[in-house]
Amino acid sequence: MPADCRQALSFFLPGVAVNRLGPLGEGNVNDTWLAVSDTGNKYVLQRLNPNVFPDPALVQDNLSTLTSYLRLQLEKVDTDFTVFRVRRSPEGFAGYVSPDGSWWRLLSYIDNSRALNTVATPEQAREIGRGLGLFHHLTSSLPSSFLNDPLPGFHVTPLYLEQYDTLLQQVQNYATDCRDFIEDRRQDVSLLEDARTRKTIRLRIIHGDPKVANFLFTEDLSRVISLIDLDTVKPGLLLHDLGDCLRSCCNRSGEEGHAAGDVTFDQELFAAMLQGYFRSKTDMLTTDETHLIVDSVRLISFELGLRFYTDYLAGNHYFKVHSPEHNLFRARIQFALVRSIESQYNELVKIVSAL
Ligand code: GN1
Ligand code: MG
Repeated sequence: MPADCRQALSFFLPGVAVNRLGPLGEGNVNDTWLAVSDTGNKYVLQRLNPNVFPDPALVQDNLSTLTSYLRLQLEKVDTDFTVFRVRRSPEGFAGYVSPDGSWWRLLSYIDNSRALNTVATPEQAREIGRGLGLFHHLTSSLPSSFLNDPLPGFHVTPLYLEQYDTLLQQVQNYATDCRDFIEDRRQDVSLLEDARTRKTIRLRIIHGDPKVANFLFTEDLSRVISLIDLDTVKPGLLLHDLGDCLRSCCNRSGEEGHAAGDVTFDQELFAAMLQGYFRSKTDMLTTDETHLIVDSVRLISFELGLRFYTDYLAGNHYFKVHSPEHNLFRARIQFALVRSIESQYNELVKIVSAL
């Protein structure tokens, strides 16, 4: 077991023999391990990425506030939905700072659960929609002043474009296909910001990162029982979440899966996810928001592609990569997804109208 993991575990669990430790999930930002004690207790150990979260204490405060709040709300609802617990050291600390300055934390592991990287069936998509709707419902009464903003500017697409523009002036080598793709769509990036300025949509508490892998299913995959990775929960637009969830859910080959040529946005999964979302809580979205669903999926897919591509140009400091070209590969997949959404635009709008 790596020495830094051992030190963090003994900070939170002094005297507990942890005899198994292995990587958990495939997060692009933080490092995550599953730790199992000799008595069979399971824990999630995480090291936060300082390039992404410059103020980990603030993120941790949010997590404690949010998980306690969700637990209170869940007591009022008849559901098997659950939320992980933040584990504290015997002295009451929720974070451990290792000698190299990294911030660590320990969370409870949700037993008898499974995460998927891609959706295979409409039933799974429907469950994901229901889970996201339930999460929005549960957090809707949490005053946004109770949470700090862990990532100012997160999901503000025009800001990502500004960062890209600045960088483009400094780099010599760029991919012409990505550059042209972005140029052709730069007039669309302020769609959600404009709607917010016009006050046709308002800020609510959002998850921020509701991709497929962050939903926990029962082992038989019949029910979604939790939504994990709560570091990005903050005031935002429900359309950010719907856009992000749908771009992940409706891409059967996944974010890392196939070459960009094989990527398609799946209409059947789109309809199923939205049915699950609307069945869960029909009153969450206003009519204006509902009309913007298709544009939001297109925008958030574009935004993620832009974020991957910018990180590639910048030298891969934000997202973890397996090779120098990894973020370029990821960007092309998201851009292919945008193309697929664009080619089905009218049909997707019809699906939303028929809900
Ligand atoms: C990052 O770390 P992970 O994999 O949960 C990113 C999301 C992206 C996602 C794409 C804080 O999430 O915004 O949508 O990668 N998280 C952050 O896989 O930037
Ligand atoms: Mg995340």
